[in-house]
Amino acid sequence: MKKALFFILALFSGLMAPAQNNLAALIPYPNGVKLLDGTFRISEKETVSSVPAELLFAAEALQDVFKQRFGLKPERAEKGRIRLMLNDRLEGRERYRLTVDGKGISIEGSTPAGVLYGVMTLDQLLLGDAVNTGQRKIQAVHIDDAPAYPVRALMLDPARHFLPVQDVKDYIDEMARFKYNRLQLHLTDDQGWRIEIKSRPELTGIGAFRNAKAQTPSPDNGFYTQEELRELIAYAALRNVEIVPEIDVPGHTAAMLTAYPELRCDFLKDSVFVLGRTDNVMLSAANPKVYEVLDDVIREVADIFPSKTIHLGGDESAIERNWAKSSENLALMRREGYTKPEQLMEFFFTKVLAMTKKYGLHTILWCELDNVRLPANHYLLNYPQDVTLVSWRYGLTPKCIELTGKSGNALLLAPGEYAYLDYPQFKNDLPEFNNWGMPVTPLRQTYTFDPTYKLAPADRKHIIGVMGTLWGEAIRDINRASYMTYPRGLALAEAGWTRMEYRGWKSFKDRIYPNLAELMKRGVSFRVPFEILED
Ligand code: TNX
Repeated sequence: MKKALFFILALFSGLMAPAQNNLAALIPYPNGVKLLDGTFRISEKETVSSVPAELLFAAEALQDVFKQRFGLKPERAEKGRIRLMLNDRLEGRERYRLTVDGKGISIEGSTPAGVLYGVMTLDQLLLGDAVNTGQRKIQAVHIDDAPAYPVRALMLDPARHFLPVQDVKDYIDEMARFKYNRLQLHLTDDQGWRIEIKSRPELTGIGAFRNAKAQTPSPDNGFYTQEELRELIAYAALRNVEIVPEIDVPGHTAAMLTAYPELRCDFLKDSVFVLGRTDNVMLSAANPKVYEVLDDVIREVADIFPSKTIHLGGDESAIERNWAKSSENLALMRREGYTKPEQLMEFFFTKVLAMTKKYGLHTILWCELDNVRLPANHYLLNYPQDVTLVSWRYGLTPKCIELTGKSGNALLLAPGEYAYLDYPQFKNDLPEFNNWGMPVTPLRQTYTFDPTYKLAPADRKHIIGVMGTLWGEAIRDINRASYMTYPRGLALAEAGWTRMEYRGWKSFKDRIYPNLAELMKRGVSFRVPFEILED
């Protein structure tokens, strides 16, 4: 208790931000910063120069920054001292240039996303200054910044526990501040089907209600209508966050199979929604009706999501679910001359990937090349080269990088040992739910994640980014979600954005304090990382 009080006092007094300049709150740390002599004093009558329509959102974000930091609301004027500009000669979609000198502040980017990121960085500069001086001034600086990786993602899992739209929006707001640009929504799993598919109303009619007796609203029940998803997509897009839907097949499908029992493997009797258990139930690879339903689902997903990217799961299925016990599947294997059940995965995904191609979607799958449960000389799945894979199994990402380097697949990194935000942050973090002994993953461990794995550039050029995954078995609401996300989400944001040469635990440790105080002010829950006081 005493420790907690000390920590909170320290947060608000700025006692723990030793860096005495305005760089003290930058997360993720920029890839090019030069402090200059001089300061810019912000007057009461500051104005923001007028902007083209594409920059209106960034301009509003800037006005909001001034309101939050100084209680000012700078008007828009033709020639303000604070300037936001599009500059198409700046290379890179998310790159921005932020210059502060005695005369003003200018932010430029080749896209609205870049300009918005400049505003986010300015906000943290002001926060750093406020922590150190509490005055309305800002030290001169030149920042020319662009991300180390094009994809910086978080994953939410409203399938296990449903999260209302407003909560997802709030989560996106925070992501955008730390320059995350992708939210993967794990929309289907054993415990729920959360996306409306108009041609297949049973999917949500039955599959979205794990607990029919529960009083609504209950995190067991609920789904997003297509209209809500469209609204969410637009909301996220303004903040440079792309929403990638995940429809997890052929395993993790108990909710789908509760709606359509005839699609499951014939040796399985029931599909049950059991929270915290990955069900054995799987789609049959041999039943043509499976592909009819999936065609409808994928067609409607393609219509809803302008990003034209879909994640189709594919995890924990190749051998783990005893697919080859099904007499239908065995007959299929004989017919095709297959000797290993993994080949059923290829059969299944060949058909499903033809659908995603037909509807113009790019496909992402969880990587199963490095499955530990497979024998050393196991059959390696043949993933088509145009599929992006996500490495996830604990400790196996180096292997996955090597194998995808050979197979030619793009790779997103979500290693269990750093990026699993559902894992406890300290020993008794999840007293009510830790049914398989999830490994403790403290902030420092997440921070040590080096996405380069010290490999030569040629051996890692297929790595497209970093994703933190917040699996939802124990996440009953958004407060729990943000408590598990932060502060580890700050560490992952930096892993995805900041080049290794600019990263360091000591500096990061200092920079998180003002940001934690800000999270607190905005009412976002997070775990207090007590242990770093002693580190
Ligand atoms: C494995 S990671 C899963 C999820 C679980 C998670 C729990 C992955 C691709 N599949 O279904 O929720 O572990 O940590």
